[in-house]
Amino acid sequence: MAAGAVLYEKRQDVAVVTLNRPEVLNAFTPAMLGELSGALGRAGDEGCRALVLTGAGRGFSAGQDLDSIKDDYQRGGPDFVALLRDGFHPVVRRLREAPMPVLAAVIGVAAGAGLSLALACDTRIAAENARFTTAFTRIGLVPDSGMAYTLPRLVGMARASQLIAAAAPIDAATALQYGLVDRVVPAEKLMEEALAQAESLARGPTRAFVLSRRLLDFAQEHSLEETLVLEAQLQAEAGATADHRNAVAAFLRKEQASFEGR
Ligand code: T3D
Repeated sequence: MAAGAVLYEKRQDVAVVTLNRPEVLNAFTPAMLGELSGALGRAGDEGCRALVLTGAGRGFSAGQDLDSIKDDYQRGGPDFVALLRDGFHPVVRRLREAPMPVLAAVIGVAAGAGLSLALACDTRIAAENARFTTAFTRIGLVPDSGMAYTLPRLVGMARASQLIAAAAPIDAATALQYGLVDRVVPAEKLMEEALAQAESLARGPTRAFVLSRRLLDFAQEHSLEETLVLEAQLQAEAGATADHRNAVAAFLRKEQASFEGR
């Protein structure tokens, strides 16, 4: 594992990517976002079949590092377009287009763009001590890094509007009740549980998982007719995988299917 603002570890078929600036609750600088993007790409290059995104120390991430951009305010203000275009947006795309299922393991606080990145993952497991805040409007900004896309889809428009306007922290139990996270576990068990879930996903039909994500995302924005067209294409793609053929053969033999992600 190479030390840096983002740690990368391959544990058999599972990549573990850890945000690693614990002294500032893993707040993001542009360089760190570049490292994160690189780590997500590396997991794909190395054929990982599931990925866990987590944070070192007592938080998941506090979003944009506000200290790192403070001097920009003396010079007319940060270049928000560049910060998003070159920093956060490539990471959001990497997460939504990852060639494997991606699980966020949230310890402590997830705020601002830190929460946005957790929401861009396929699934979220939270420690009992997790806290979630949209944070953006607290500093007079709009939600970014995809939050306006992901949050209403997870919790509904009314609740998303409330969470963005109030920007008050909610605890893990409330996040579970809202559908913001899928599971809450004791903090000391978070990584063990996250890895077990990721290993289980990695043993599954990972191509079908990834194609399903693409179809679900597409269906949010397109008509039923358009979705039916894409579903047929993606089903043809899934149906041509060895995983599909082997699973059908195993079913017919009344055996348990095993999947290889191809
Ligand atoms: O600019 C652009 O690129 C546009 C994109 C924006 C995306 C965004 O993410 S905007 C939102 C930015 N984030 C925030 O506004 C959150 C700011 N942080 C907080 O409100 C609080 O720190 C938390 C609620 C997240 C946690 O509170 P708490 O009490 O648990 O911890 P703390 O004591 O406030 O923070 C611990 C340390 O982390 C502290 O440093 P210190 O005093 O020990 O030296 C604090 O300054 C530092 N820290 C926390 N968040 C950030 C940060 N340093 C830099 N940037 C941060 N975002």
